[in-house]
Amino acid sequence: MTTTLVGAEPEPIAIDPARTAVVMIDMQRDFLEPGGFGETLGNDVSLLNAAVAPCRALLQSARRQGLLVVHTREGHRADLSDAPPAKVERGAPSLRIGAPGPMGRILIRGEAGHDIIPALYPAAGEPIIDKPGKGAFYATELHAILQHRAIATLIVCGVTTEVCVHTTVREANDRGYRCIVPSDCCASYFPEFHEVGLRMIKAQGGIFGWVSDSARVLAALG
Ligand code: C5J
Repeated sequence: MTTTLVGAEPEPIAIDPARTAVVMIDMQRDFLEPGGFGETLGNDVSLLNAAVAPCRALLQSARRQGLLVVHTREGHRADLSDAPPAKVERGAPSLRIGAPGPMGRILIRGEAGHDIIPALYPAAGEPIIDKPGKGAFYATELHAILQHRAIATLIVCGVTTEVCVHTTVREANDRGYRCIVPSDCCASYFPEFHEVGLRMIKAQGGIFGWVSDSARVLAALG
């Protein structure tokens, strides 16, 4: 086992790249581009752009070093049978999950808006997890995929910090994974939620995980 030290708070963390995966959460057009789910909820989607370049640099490094890279997409079946009414019923009916939008039906699998943005598009062979919920472990094969590769540490990136990134980190923490969140590789429609979300992860001795940034992760990966 060859370990490398990643600078992070609350303290540096030693990782074995062979047992580390990058999990890229929901970098979908529906969240990052105008006309998608994020905008229908009243958000300024341009706030998420800041995370794209750091994520791209981290992805490229992870691929070069042979780390497992997993992508997730939040979305639902076309018949909405996997979408809880409590989730669908929010907001104006014409803008809800399943309603037609400029990028196809909002948050529906197979529609243009559900796809991952071109800058971070999965490479051949990288698993893509379609998830109906906020957390990437709920009702998905993610845990099994990670277990089959003996993954111990996750580098969790994506959007949004306090929703799907946070939920996934909490789920992962309960399943025994060590999570590193590079602060500039995730983003929120609410900058204050981003900041507080990161503080919550690393508080109390790292109660949910470690917070780092792309520069320190890249330096560790080499
Ligand atoms: C949200 C997500 N914000 N991917 N989803 O509804 O964070």
